[in-house]
Amino acid sequence: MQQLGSTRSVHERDHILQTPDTFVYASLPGMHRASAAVHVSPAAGADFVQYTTVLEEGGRLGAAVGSRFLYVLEGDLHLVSKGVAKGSDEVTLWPGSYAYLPPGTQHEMTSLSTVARVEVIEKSYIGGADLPVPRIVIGHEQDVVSTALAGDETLQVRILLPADESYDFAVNTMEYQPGASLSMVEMHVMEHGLLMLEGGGIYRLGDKWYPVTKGDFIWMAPYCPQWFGALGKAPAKYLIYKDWNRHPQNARGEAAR
Ligand code: UGY
Ligand code: MN
Repeated sequence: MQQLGSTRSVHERDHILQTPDTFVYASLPGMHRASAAVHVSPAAGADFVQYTTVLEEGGRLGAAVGSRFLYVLEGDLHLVSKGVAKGSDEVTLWPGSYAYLPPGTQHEMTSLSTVARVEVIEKSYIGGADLPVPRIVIGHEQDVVSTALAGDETLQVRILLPADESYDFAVNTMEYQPGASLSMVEMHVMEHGLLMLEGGGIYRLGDKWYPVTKGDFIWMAPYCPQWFGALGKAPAKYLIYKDWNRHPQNARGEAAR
């Protein structure tokens, strides 16, 4: 229950902080027994769409617009996908499972749980004549070896998508030990969609500092100054999207035109 109309959510020109008390769920085209809280989209100036979807048992998503990335937050789901090169694949997804489905991939993900929650990212794919076509990726975060960011063992990064240039975005998890922080204020051309998965801390966005915690969503526009420091007694972890691997001259799609 919100007290007297107050919330930590903010919408600024170059960033959004959206806290769960302000999530509004609605069905998207083709969804069945599922609904989505859309965190960011071209309506806010972003070049991608990110939403949290809640599915009942038997619930399904509608068709993807562009390429689609899925990260399971809660529950078990059944994913059937049909890749151009790989043939048909059936897997069970559970919390920490993720999947990348290139544009046009036939797929169906169905909830096996009474309540399943999945983070979804969709983007109009930017290809190139000399680039290979991206392939389907299905994995689990726990199987990805982490690396220390710039040698800082207290900040571990897991890179969920392959390094090759066919992928036009990256999705990573970043895990900070209590007291760990980014070593610099970053300001870069890439935009970010970020979901706090565990713990919390202080996020600097533009010239403001925000307390953030598990469940919060953040959008950072290109060039939004950003910094994070973890607080508390347990690690802080987030899932972070960024556009990647494309020349800045043609990296932005419809939202920027
Ligand atoms: O990959 C990144 O740009 C990342 N270090 N940014 C962030 O955590 N805000
Ligand atoms: Mn960054």
